[in-house]
Amino acid sequence: MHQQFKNRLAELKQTQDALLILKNKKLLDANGVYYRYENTVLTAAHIPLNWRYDFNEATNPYLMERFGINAVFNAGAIKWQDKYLMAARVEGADRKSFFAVAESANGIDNFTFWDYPVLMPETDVPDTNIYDMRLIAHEDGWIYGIFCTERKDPNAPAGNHSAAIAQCGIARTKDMLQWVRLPDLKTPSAQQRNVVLHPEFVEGQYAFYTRPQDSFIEAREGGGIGIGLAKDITLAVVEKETVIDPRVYHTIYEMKNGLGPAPMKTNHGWIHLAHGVRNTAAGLRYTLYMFMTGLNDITRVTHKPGGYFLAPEGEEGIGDVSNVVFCNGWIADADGTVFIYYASSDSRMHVATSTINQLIDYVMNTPEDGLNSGASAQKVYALINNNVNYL
Ligand code: M1P
Repeated sequence: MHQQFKNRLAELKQTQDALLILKNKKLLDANGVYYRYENTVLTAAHIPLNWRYDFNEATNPYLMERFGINAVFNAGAIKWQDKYLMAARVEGADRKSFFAVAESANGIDNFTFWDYPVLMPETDVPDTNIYDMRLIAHEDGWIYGIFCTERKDPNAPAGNHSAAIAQCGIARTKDMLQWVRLPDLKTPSAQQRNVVLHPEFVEGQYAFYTRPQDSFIEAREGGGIGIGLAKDITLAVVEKETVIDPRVYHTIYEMKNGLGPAPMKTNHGWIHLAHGVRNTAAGLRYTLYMFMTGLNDITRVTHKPGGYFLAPEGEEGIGDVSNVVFCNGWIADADGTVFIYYASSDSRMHVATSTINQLIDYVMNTPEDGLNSGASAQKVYALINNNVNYL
């Protein structure tokens, strides 16, 4: 082995080893609802070197990267055999995404990828791109991976190479290794993204949260978070979508919204984490917001705090698609700790921690959006006047 090759190999290994053992630290400058952490938890630099480099000096004398990774983001999450797992969206330099599972013993640092990425089986119509997997442990005993599958629009006019159709892909597993692909979800909508499976049966059927959408990027006439039931998961058809969380003028979700991870069951209701999109002079801005639905009626929104729960902060706002936070994975531990895995600007993964009780308090006691400036100023008046008795 030439010295130059040897040195470069050692350098690559050292740099990655140092990254993988880095400890994370809670940031104390918090809002009382959750804590952010000092370091990102999963990035392109976490991808194993043997996925990217050919280590044979004869075929790769310069030890060049042979398969570039652009970003690691939008990860589903699940606690599995006492480990915190993320099924991340790994996007190559070629723009195509695939899924790969990374695990950590404590949920906040030292995430390492499993030996191989997921080789997702195809349906009869091959996927061009798959992304944003939600992991759901369903009461039927399977773990579902619900994700977006994107294919070129067959009706795209000649010369249009960006018109696409997004639909909901469904796969399931018992061991997080072998995936069984099921037919894509059928709904009345032309496009679907951000579809999530409810973890329990509803009226004996599978309940899907949907995002009815008219076109690939814009919701147009559609949008909002919908719910629909499907009798059979092996040929899932939602005949009727009912929008439970619509888009509203002058809110953080006026352009688009979409459910994040599967909702969390609490004594007070199901807690949901979603993303909302608004337009700005600098382009779209994605933030996260929460709401609660009834324990026995998941179509009824019982509480909805006004504004965002988490928005891009500092460097989180910069990346491939700037001004974006997106979350499709969270884990609740038995002691009530909640790990919220969120991506920033379609580039890398972060963690924030909270507790079920704090999230319930946040969702139930944060005032709703009053939908005008006067209502916002009145909320501040109410706080100031009330605080006279305490400060
Ligand atoms: O680029 C921001 C996000 O855009 C899409 O989300 P939505 O359909 O709600 O606009 C998705 O492609 C998502 O992966 C991406 O993070």
